[in-house]
Amino acid sequence: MPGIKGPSDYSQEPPRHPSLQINSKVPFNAEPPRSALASSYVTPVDLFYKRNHGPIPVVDDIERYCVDICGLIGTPKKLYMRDVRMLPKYDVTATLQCAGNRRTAMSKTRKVRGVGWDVSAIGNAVWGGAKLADVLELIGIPKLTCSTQSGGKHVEFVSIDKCKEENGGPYKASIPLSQATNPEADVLLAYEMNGEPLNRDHGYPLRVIVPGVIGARSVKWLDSIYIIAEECQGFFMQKDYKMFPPSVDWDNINWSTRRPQMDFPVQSVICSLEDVQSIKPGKVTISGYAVSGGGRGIERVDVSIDGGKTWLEASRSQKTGVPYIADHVSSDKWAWVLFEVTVDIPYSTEIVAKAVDSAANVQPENVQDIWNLRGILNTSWHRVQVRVGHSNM
Ligand SMILES: Nc1nc2c(c(=O)[nH]1)N[C@H]1C(S)=C(S)[C@@H](COP(=O)(O)O)O[C@H]1N2
Ligand SMILES: [Mo]
Repeated sequence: MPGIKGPSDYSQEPPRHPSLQINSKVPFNAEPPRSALASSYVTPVDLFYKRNHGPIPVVDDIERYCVDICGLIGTPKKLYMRDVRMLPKYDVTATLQCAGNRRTAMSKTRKVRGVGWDVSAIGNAVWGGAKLADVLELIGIPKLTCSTQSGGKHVEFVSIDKCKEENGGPYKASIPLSQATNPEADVLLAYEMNGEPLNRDHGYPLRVIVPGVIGARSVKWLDSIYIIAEECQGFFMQKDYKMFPPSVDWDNINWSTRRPQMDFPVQSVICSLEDVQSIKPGKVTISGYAVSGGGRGIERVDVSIDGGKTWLEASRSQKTGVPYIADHVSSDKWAWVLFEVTVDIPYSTEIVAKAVDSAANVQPENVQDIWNLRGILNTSWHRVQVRVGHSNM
């Protein structure tokens, strides 16, 4: 593709913030410290988790960079950056969460395969760009279309990076055409993150953002869009990012029995305390994030200071000065909610958080019940141990 290249080695990686915890150097996978994460509603770009499957692509000529749109449509089109910028611009605040968030904790129950992540493979950003629904209208697909006349039912996004899992081919994924053409689904071709041009790690010059869906479908460094009849047959749709029951292991797995994971379930995490933390007796502020997929709001966040026997309701916020109400017009429907509660902790105990979304979905109590061989979607109750030390002891 003119204007952009996918390198085959790691000699042209961008600079990165020194406080990121690196989970894999090549491909580069890193997350911020949890204490930094919940301190701002909008995650700074530098600290936003970076999840890659190959070397970061290099743009050598932005004027020539374009996205090929083809497949089951009348006439193919080359979409240049100037065409994207000509469409109405939307700023959508959306939380991106990797399906592997909290994988390390799941692997403590039983071994799983995949990059280890603590609780920060998640971030909330303001994504600026054109709606995919407007882009598809340019090639003659009207809003709210489930199927094109020639039988197109899915929209496939193909990148330019070289991934081992694809035998050196590019990263790709698809979403249903009905979602892609629904303006309310807010699927973007984004060129900005927090008001600045996307940086290389996050998909410069253009990436897809599919709000409410696991990060894996938000393809970075977009190279082409195909309108296709069946969902994308790529590795990351068919042989990865699927949810299996605990009874399935590598010796009896049949990938075709499960659908690719799309929406993520309700999640919450305490960010103000480490897994095991020593504190002084007295008042402690417990804070963190809660989020659900599919645009469902957070109805409640419960915190326990006795290992889950009794619960207190935490306060929730998004924007300062605006009360958060789940599924209210004033709330950012695709974005996380920060929670906070101050409690008195006199002795060593287990602190737990769990959230309830606006469909009354709850997080599972035990990680064993949702263990799966790829270690995805660990949304079990988040537990941290506090050791209370008395200075006169
Ligand atoms: N082209 C491309 N797009 C990609 C990936 C990738 O490796 N290559 N990783 C996906 C995964 S698994 C996640 S979680 C998000 C991470 O986006 P971020 O690095 O901007 O946080 O990008 C997705 N899009
Ligand atoms: Mo991911």
